Amino acid sequence: MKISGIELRRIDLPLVAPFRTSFGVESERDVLLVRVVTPESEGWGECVAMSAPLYSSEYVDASVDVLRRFLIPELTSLPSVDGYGVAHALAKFKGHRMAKTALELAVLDAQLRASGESFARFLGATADRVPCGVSVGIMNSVPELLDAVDGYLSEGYVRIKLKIEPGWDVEPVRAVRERFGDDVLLQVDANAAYTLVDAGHLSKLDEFGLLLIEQPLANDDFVQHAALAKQLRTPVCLDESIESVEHAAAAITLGSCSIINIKPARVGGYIEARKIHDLASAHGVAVWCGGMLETGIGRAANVALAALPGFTLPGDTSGSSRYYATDVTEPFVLDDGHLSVPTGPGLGVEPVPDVLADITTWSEWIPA
Ligand code: NPQ
Ligand code: MG
Repeated sequence: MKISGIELRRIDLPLVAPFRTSFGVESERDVLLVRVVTPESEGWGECVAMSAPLYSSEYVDASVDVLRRFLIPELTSLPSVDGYGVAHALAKFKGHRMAKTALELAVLDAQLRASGESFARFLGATADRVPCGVSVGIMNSVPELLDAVDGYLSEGYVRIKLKIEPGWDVEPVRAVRERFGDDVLLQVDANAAYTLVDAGHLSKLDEFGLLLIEQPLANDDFVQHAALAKQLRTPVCLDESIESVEHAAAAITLGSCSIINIKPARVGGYIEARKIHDLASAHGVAVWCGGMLETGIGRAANVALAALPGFTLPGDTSGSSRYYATDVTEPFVLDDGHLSVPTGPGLGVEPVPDVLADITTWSEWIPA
C-alpha cells in the first residue's frame, strides 16, 4: 500500500461529568485523530494521549509534533507499507507509543477496508460481543459514589472499577460492598498513588474479595510490585508499568503481577498488544482491555481486541455514553452489559461528518 497523505485532526469533546483519578480531574477530552489516505481507501486512528503528561509522559502537543516531524515522514518515505510494517519502520524513534499506535491503527484500518476484512477478524477475535466494565472516578463523598455505582449497575455494567488514592480506598470499597453485596465484580485502580510502605494499609482491602488491585505502585516499581503481591491476597494487576511485551515478560517472571491490563496505545500498537495477549495466555496470566476515554474510533478497536480468547476479565470497554453525550462515530450502546464487536471492513465505524466538522479545533494535511 502506498500512502498518498495523512491528515492530523484535533477534536474537542466535553465529558458528561468530570472524571477524577489519583493524578487529576479531567472535564473534556482533546483528542488527536489520524486519517491515512491511500489510492484505494482511507483509515482512521486515534491518539489517546491526554492534554497534559499525567498518565504517562505523552501529551497531545508532543504527539502532534513527533508525528509530523518524525513518524509520518518516515512512513510516507517508504515505497510501500502495511500494518505489520508500521511498528518496525518507527522502532528507531524511542517512546511515543500512543502516537505510533494512532498511526498503526489508521494504516491497518485503511488496509482492511481495502481488503474487506474486519479488524476483529484480522486480530483473531473469537467472540462477537464482549462483557463491559466501567471505571468510576474518585467522588467528593461516599453517598455520591454509591449513586454513581447504582446508576452503572442499572445500565447493566458487569464489573465496577473504583479509582482509589490515599484517603479514598478502604471506606469507599467497604461502602460499595455493603450496599451492593459480594456478588458484584469489583476491582480498584490506584494509578500508581502508593508506595511499598503502604502494603499493610492495602492489605485491609483483602477482606472485600476484589478481582484485583491495578497499578498500586509507581511505573518503574517491578521489584516492589513483586514484594507487594506477596503481602496481599488481592491479585496485583499492572497497567502503567507495562509498555511492551518485554515488560510483560519481566513482570510475569518477577511475579510483579498475576493479571495484566492491556491498553494498545500504552504498548505501541494493537499488534504489540496481541503479542502480550499471546504471552500472557501461554503463562496462564489473565488479561483485560483497559480504556483511555476513547472516542468511537479507539473504542471500536478496543472492543475487537477484547474479543480475543485470552481476555477473560471484563474490560473498561464502556459504552460511549459513559463519557460522551455525542460520540464522533455512531455510539456504542450497551446491550445486557455487552458491546457488539463491529463486523464491517476495517474498524467498521467512522466519524460522522457533521459531528466531526462541529468538534474539530485544528487540522493539517501532510502530503506524502
Ligand atoms: C486507567 N482509564 O485505567 C485509565 C486512566 C485514565 C478508564 O480508568 C483522560 C484521558 C482522562 C485518559 C483519566 C480508566 C483519563 C485518561 C484516567 C485515562 O488507568
Ligand atoms: Mg489503570
